[in-house]
Amino acid sequence: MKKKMRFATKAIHAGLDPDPATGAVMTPIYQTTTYAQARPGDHKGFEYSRSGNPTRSALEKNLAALENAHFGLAFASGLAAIDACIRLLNPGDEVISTNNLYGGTYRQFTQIHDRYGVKFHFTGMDRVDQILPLISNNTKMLWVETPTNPTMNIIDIKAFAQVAKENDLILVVDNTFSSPYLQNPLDLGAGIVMHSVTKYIGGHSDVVMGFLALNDEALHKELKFIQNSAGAVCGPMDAFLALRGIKTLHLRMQRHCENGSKVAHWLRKHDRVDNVYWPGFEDHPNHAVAKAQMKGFGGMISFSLKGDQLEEAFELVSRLQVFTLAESLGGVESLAGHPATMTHASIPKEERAKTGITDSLIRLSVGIEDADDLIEDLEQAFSALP
Ligand code: P1T
Repeated sequence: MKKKMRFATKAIHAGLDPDPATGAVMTPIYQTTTYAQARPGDHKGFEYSRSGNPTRSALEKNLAALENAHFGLAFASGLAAIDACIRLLNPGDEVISTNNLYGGTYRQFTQIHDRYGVKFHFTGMDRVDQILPLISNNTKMLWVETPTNPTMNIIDIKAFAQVAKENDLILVVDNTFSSPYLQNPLDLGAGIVMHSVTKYIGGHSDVVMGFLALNDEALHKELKFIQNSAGAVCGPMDAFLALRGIKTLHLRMQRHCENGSKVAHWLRKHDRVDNVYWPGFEDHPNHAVAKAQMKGFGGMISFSLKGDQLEEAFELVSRLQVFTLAESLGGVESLAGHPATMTHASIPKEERAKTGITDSLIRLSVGIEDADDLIEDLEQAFSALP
């Protein structure tokens, strides 16, 4: 990199050079498992594609640059990247995690890593003092997601980074809902940034992938060892698709934010709607923090219905025609989901209730279509409700 580049330039160029063999401008898909050696150990930097692959390498450099990180590691899925982070810990170690988070992360923590002796505490993280009573000598990691999935709580990364520093804890921030375009947690003091690349970074709902970005060299060495030894790497074709998606990340995010704002404001005025969760509202409890740490408020919105009837929520999401009822988020197309029975079904009902995941809660991933078509779609679905 010749000079310090801005986001859009980095998205298109960082870590990407024309292919040394042919001059190909777009990173080739190195669909190979292995690499010829002239003599044992005498090779061109690649030995076996689990340990390293040129297409994956290009993606790792590119995405690390977008998080202002020295190092990046790509995994087979977001959950595989999360798994690698927890494998840094030992039996007896404790993690303090936000209690509002992706259901699959909760399931991995409580049904896999818990069995191997890592203990998880779940708490609200609206204020930093909520975690202080949970810190002990065994605490090793803070797990933050912001905005949280699905109720868009905002967690103050700088404040939690300060506590992590004072107590020698690794602060991991799941930055999936923001994408590197809206928020860069390492700049705010986080130790590791985690992404489900499956979402905004890939952007086209055609790749499942995870990513970790960090600056600490020793930690990177450990994580690279885990990546190779546990083996949950992404394939070269997926790395290529992610690179292709990244080239328009900034443009897509701008439109997601614009459309998100329009849909959130429209929902708020609807008389069947109870709460609307979106960090762009001035009366969102942590709006000021969102404003300080994010470049925009994103395209993820959740809302609940007056009366909180599951049947009514089912009826509404089933009548949508432009929004597709589906798991996942962050693609160009708009999706609607029902967290209590879909993405967050693996969290017990009592736990869900504590964080606002009620029976009528509906989550929207607002895409980059024409906002008026999205609003008209919601309008027709609402008007058909009994
Ligand atoms: O699906 P995967 O790439 O393994 O990523 C898991 C993950 C991690 N973190 C957050 C914040 C996520 O939202 C996800 C995946 N989420 C969904 C599939 C969803 O619909 O919420």
